[in-house]
Amino acid sequence: MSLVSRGFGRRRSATTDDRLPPGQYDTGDRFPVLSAGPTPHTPPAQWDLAVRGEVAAPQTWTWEEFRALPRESVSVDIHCVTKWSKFGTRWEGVSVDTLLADAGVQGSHVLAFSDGGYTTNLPLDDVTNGRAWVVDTYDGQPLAPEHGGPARLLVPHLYFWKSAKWVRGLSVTPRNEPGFWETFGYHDRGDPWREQRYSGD
Ligand SMILES: Nc1nc2c(c(=O)[nH]1)N[C@H]1C(S)=C(S)[C@@H](COP(=O)(O)O)O[C@H]1N2
Ligand SMILES: [Mo]
Repeated sequence: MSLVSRGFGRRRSATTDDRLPPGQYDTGDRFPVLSAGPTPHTPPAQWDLAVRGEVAAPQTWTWEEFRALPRESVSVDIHCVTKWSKFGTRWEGVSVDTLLADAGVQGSHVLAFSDGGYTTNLPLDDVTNGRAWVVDTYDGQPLAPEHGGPARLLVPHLYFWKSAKWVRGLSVTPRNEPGFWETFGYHDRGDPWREQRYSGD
């Protein structure tokens, strides 16, 4: 078996192989689009982002207010349950910690909800302490509509279906409530390192 360089394209190395969870392959420079329905096109004037549900103080930001929040740049590997991974993706946006800071969270989970009706559930522990963002920039450019623009959730340590595109808010829930793919048999949590693809994995 040859382990030498393939000549051009993305370098294979011990470092990147260590970053590939079980059953995944490196998609290189490609960035596949996976959407369960049509791409919504919500104009900024009609866009807002909400934190609601089991909170003491519900929050809403207009597009301009969201853009004025403290921002972070993140460079992360992402892993889709259809087996592609992409290394070193660069995003900018607002940490979920910042979005939840003044809400007075009382529940244990969040259900992210999106334009078009997509939802996905996450334990609070998976979206706090610097593990999740609402991002509006990819690779230095405004996030393209097919990849979730104007803004999407980014939860890179879980399979990418947890990173809800066209996100419009987080509903804090008192208990775990399955989202769109979770209802159709995907794993509840989706840790790529444990290969939690489908319920029962
Ligand atoms: N709103 C919404 N978010 C979504 C999806 C979707 O269909 N609708 N697909 C999910 C899945 S299965 C994956 S793998 C990623 C794909 O993101 P991409 O199209 O930017 O690669 O978005 C996730 N977020
Ligand atoms: Mo996916």
